[in-house]
Amino acid sequence: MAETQKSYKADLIEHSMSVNALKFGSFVLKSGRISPYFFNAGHLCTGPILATLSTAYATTISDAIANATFPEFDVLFGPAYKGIPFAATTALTLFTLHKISIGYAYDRKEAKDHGEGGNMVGADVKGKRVVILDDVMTSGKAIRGAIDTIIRQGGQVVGVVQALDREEVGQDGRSSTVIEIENLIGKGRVLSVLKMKDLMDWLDQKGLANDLQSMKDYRDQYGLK
Ligand code: OMP
Repeated sequence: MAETQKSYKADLIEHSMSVNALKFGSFVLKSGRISPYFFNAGHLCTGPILATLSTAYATTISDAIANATFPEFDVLFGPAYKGIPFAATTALTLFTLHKISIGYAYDRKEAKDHGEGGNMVGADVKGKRVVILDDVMTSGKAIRGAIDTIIRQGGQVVGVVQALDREEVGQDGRSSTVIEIENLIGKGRVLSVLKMKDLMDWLDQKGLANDLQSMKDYRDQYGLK
């Protein structure tokens, strides 16, 4: 990893490796691509790892707002299911570490027809500036669904933050998923805690030459040119 690598990134990589959320090997992606690594956010399920992850998300957001490259916003939206705990703990961490006060909201996969009804829970997004928090974007299908949900509820999606940007070309083989989503919500509006390049820098620093070579080969085939 480059010496300038921010420590919250290194913390997240190391911690993810320790709980098998980040693995190197051979994995079949939803897209059918055979990837030399896989990030499974479902394994980020202890108090300490949630603290590491939320600190990384919150610091990424707060740095971007401080640099005026990302807008202030009202609500952090975590799509069901994995986004729910991460949005909650990141809203908490934005306040405790950075004194940024926002609401958080999430959806249900199945609408409730009694009680409070509907499929949205938490802060009202109507008329609000909303940032969507997610784990990994590959084709962007999940994130497009979340954008549609917020628009249907009368909110304005002003940004997206993801844990890992795989920096791959989309299915059309030309543009990246991040660029496609930024075309929808605005340039510079997709933040990522980690990029594939950060993982490669880390492998390099650890001297894991075989894994690094597999990553390079994969990037040559599917990475952004
Ligand atoms: P899209 O909805 O196509 O953007 O894919 C996002 C999903 O890809 C995630 O929710 C996972 O199911 C899956 N995924 C990972 O979680 N981690 C990876 O490293 C790669 C994938 C993937 O299958 O591409």
